Amino acid sequence: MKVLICGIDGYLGWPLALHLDKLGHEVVGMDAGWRRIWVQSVLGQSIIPIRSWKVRQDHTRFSMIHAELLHKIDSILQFYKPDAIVHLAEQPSAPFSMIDSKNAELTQHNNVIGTLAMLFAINKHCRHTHLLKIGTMGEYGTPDCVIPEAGPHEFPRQPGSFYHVSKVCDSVNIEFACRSWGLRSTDVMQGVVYGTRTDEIMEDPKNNATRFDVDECFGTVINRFCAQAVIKMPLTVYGTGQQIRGFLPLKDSIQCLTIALENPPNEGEYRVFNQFEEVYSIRSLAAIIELNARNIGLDVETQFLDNPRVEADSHKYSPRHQKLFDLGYKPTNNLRQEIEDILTDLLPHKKRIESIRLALFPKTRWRAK
Ligand code: USQ
Repeated sequence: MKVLICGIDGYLGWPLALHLDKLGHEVVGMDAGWRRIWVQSVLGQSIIPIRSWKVRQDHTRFSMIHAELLHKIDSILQFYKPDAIVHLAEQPSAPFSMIDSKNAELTQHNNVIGTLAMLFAINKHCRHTHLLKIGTMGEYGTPDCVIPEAGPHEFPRQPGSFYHVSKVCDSVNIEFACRSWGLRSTDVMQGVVYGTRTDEIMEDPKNNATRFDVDECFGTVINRFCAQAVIKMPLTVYGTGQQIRGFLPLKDSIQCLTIALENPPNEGEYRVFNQFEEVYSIRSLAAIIELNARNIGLDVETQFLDNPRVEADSHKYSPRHQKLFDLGYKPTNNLRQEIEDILTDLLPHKKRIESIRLALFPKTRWRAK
């Protein structure tokens, strides 16, 4: 299968490219390099050092195009006509989108208009191409009922940030394009991804490592708590920590995306997968990470902070997530081992975490005090 990965330089894009390449798929990647710039702009850095774009480009078997999706997607699709596109080229951070109006506009322009440009280009050049789009479980919010695996035309959305709003807009546009133009798409409502390892990364960690962000914007909660534990900074639980979310390790995200690619939808079909493995409250995660850290001599505590976000504190959370299992997804189901691996991989980079310590503390508030 010929697969175009938009956003190949990111946390998921890079390990997905390595995995698909190893399976024998023909991979083409594109990226404008924004993730590296956005992380720097909030004074963060990838804690695990990663290769520069140039080194990645020179040392891989697959092609990597440095280009802005909005400007180049039309000509790239006209030339390559891939069987599938994995669309990861979006601004992925809720806090980043809430900093100010400039960031909210950047997020929605990049995400919504980028996806729109992609839909038009697919319709023009390769109408049979499967669009695998990464959405988020955060599109549904935390309603007081069972959440089905369903699109925005079937089940209401309740996004929790301007970033999550951009994802809802994408879903509405994609469903419309499938219904009216006959395109095919899988919209993945993904939970919070964590971890440092996949099989391909472990084959050559120096060259194959994927980025690992821990700052308040681009670090997701498990990854950030592990980094805080390594420098013995109290784990920053927001509010009471009773918020519940769905989680999955990096290697499972790559497995699920591969399954979705290898089992494409029919023409005109818009399908939704809820992609996560297990649900945890934030305070229970903090307790597990505290314990794992203590086992290796890192004495850490948890700090309950006034929640900088506007989100439900104590709520029901029971989203369905069956479709990927039906297609053969085999979950790792070993959170504690994954956390141990993250801590092991971060320990040699303790100084890099220390150097951005301030960036690990929340500053962005959803609502002015
Ligand atoms: N949280 C803390 N302390 C922290 C960081 C986060 O208590 O130091 C809490 C947040 O308040 C939230 C939960 O942990 O309730 C998850 O926060 P997060 O920063 O790990 O994840 P989130 O902002 O929800 O976004 C991440 C990805 C996003 C993806 C989403 C999936 O950045 O791209 O869409 O996870 S989901 O959360 O299911 O919407």
